[in-house]
Amino acid sequence: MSVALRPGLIHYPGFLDGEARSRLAGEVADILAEAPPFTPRMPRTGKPFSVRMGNAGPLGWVSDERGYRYQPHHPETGQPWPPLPATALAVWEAIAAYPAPPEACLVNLYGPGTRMGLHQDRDEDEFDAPVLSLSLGAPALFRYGGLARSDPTRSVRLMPGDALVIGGPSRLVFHGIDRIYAEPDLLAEDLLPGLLPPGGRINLTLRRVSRPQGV
Ligand code: MD6
Ligand code: FE
Repeated sequence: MSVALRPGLIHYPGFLDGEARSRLAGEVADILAEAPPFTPRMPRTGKPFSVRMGNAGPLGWVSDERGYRYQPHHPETGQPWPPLPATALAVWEAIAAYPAPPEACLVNLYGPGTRMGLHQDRDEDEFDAPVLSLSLGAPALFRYGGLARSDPTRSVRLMPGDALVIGGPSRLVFHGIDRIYAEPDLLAEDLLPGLLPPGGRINLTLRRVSRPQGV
């Protein structure tokens, strides 16, 4: 079942069943064991984000005083990022409708009370590929608008196991997370002890960064 929230912004409630969610949570635990979560900082001001982040894949998204960018290594350990999680990759193959694999999987870790301000995902060179988001853990209120920051917005609740594709005419819509509903998700929390605070949420976004040859 899928719902077009607007053209190109497609919500798949409950796309991952319990078994797939626990497999994905296990893959996230492996990623974060190898590439520990870091706290990104705002360009110029260096103000820390409230969301902590990790990455998997050939490229990872990082942010610090020098700006937002993708890079092949962890900003603190200098190590290459771990491989893309297989369960998330399978979802990309099922619903991204794009003829090349993603290059980056950004892992966002939200504690209770954490928010993410309205933003566009525009640090990629390839906007023909969608961004695919997967949610685990606590429910969240996702807000989306239009292509201008001042456009009217609507909100939808993202539950654990939900997939969301931001592509086509919605690839550059403004969006953000207004609140995390601190309902414990025993599945996620049991699987990620020490990584996800009680009532926390995990969001994975898969992105194609560069334009593939011949596409
Ligand atoms: C989140 N998501 O759900 C924040 N970006 O935690 C995003 O910022 C996002 O869900 C691009 C595409 C899909 C998303
Ligand atoms: Fe985003």
